[in-house]
Amino acid sequence: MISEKTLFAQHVEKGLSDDKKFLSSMYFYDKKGEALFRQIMKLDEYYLTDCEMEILQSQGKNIAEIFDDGELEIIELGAGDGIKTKELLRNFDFNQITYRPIDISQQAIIDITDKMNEWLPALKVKGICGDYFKMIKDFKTDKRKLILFLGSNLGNMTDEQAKGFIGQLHHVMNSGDSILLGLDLIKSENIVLPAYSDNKGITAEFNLNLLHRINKELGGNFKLKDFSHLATYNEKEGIAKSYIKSSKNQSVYIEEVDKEFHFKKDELIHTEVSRKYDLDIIRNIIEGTSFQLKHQFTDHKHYFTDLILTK
Ligand code: AVJ
Repeated sequence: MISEKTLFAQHVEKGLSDDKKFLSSMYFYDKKGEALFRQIMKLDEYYLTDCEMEILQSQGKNIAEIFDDGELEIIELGAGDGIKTKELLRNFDFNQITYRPIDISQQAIIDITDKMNEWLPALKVKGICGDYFKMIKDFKTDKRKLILFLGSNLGNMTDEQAKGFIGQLHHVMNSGDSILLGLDLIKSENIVLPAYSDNKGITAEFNLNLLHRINKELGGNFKLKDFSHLATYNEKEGIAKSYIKSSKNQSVYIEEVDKEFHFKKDELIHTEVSRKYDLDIIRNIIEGTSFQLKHQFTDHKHYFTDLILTK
């Protein structure tokens, strides 16, 4: 077994040695990154959370009705803080459902279990700690399933990766099982871009936290003041991208990989894609599976959508 630390070191070495430097957004979420993301969700500019909250609050009852014929396992990938999920779950018959949040962070599972027990005492909660990419194979059961993948988390994948991931989910699902997929919709730059470059600089701190993590966990000597956050959005393709930009020519040594990396002035490290969707893009992603787009819910501004895909 290769340790988490070694995997991180290998990724950093590969990403920073490329002529187009990159680091994966997967590594944003250490303790500090999770706290920063919780702050992002509260920002005025970060409309995604509020829009999906509106959908689940106002239409959660309609969503629950679709699944009200018998027992149901509700599996949530990347459970988060549970506030939105609670708005959905409260509409179900607790005699019929078991809620299974999956999260990479053990603490996140403990917290969400405690909160759900407090909010919805009659709900059966069985948390699972692990990487949901790896957990997927354990999902294969005969029980009827609804998989929640909310918050436009799919958007951190390229369409190729999303296809692969949706294909894996399809593989472990039975005919009649569904996914509730939350997606941010393509819209104009003046709305999307501020969500990824907020006024208070929280998103900048979230992005640069990657360098802080490398310093802390891999013995790097990045000077964070010599790097800055950059967000772009191309409305035509519907993809927001985040980068870390080097403010000057500089070198950084990382102990764990025993190597020095060079950064030119204005050179970019690509750190995240946040894909925005329309139905054609989703149809392309589910092509080759037997998923059917059965229902579509949106907020009143049509910024965000929750789709029900049924196998
Ligand atoms: C959690 C992947 C949905 O891409 O909007 C927020 C992460 N990155 N601000 C997103 C994020 C910068 C977020 N997702």
